[in-house]
Amino acid sequence: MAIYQKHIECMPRQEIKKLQSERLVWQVKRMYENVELFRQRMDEKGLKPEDIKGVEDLSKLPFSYKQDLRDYYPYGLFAVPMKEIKRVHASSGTTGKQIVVGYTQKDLEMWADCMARQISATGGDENSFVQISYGYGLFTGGLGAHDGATRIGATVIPTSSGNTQRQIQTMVDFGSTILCCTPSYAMYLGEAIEEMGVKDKLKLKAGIFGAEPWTEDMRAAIEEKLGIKAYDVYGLSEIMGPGVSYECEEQKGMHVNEDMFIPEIIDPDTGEVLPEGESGELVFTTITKEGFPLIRYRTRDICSLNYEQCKCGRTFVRMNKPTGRSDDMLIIRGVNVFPSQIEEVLLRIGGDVTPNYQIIVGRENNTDTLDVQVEMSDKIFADDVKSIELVERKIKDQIRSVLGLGAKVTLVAPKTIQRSEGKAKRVIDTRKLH
Ligand code: DLL
Repeated sequence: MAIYQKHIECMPRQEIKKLQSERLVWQVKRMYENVELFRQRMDEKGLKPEDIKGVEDLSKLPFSYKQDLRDYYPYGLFAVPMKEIKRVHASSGTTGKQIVVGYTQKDLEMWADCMARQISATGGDENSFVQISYGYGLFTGGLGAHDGATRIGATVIPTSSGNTQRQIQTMVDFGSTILCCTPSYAMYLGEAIEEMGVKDKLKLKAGIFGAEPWTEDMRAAIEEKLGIKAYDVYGLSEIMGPGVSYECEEQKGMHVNEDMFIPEIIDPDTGEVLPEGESGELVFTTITKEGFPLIRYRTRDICSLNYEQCKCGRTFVRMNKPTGRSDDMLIIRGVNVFPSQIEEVLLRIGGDVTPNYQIIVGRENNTDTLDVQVEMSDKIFADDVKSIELVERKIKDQIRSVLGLGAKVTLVAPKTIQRSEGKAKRVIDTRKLH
């Protein structure tokens, strides 16, 4: 397979380190000048930009958190004047407001490079037809993959997500060779393709799937159903979007774009950097991003890093598939969901329901299901079925409007949800991913 930017992707480790050091020093200096929160945190630690001379000083720097994006909503952490921000994207925050990220023109170009590296690693080039079935919009998936496919010179087929029959018809008629979507949607498409009996009409060769955790078993099933090689891609809006790391043909971990992002693995409880190869929380520092740079951002994703040389020739470190999170964020049908967002909806409903609720996440026919059970108040318990259904519908509608997700909402009788002696067990996740 062709390597899109071989001079960077296969750079000797010594040179990567040197490049990272130069870029880190540059980033720390400009952030100290332009981002108030970062300056404050440096001052609290008694650090000046001159104290950071290279990657060896990285662990001295303060962490940053998702909460920071909420506190400085929407644009308070940007490091350039707004006239230089050419696009914004957004993702779920822990409650109410979304988190907002911004990109300069150069940031968008570098992001396109990241995704072009990924597409090239799957065999994509100007002869490819790249069907993008990630959602377009504030979510980074659609436009992120779109710009990468454009960068590589491919023919882009921007279907966005949903409307499965039409997706498949398009795939067949337009001759899509690379499919980009979430792994669960890929499974769903695979099943629908079987039902429609059109597998032999497909020209698909590869798929680029990410935005949620998936297993090797799922990979095997998707590869079989679609007759393709399935590649994992990782990313998060705060750091950039899809393409922070990407899989090569070896399919043994995702290469982190280390010329742009420095990864670290820390103990989520103590914040200490862990020895090479150990599993812990993944932390990123963005060393090229101009618009919305972050230093030592706590992703909350749990994984490990592998510095062994990969057979593909790339020298970038590989991260293993994330195995979980160090916070309570759930990913349901590719959408990031914090239980607190659902709780907020319930609190807003008021007197008809109590704060005793349970969120049950499952999997049926390879699609995630979301069930919300809430105890109703004594007052409504005495009412007729119609008014109970009305409240259920109201909650369902509000969950859809906050999360963009359909949920099954059931009001249950008072005092039927099991009480816990310690921390209430609000979430039951029965999906077996590991
Ligand atoms: O999900 C960006 C993306 C879009 C990545 C398309 C890949 C493909 P967010 O919505 O901000 O961004 O969600 C980021 O999703 O912290 C992980 O917990 C999870 N995640 C993303 N990719 C993977 C993956 C996009 N390949 C959060 N495996 C991250 C496991 C993933 N989890």
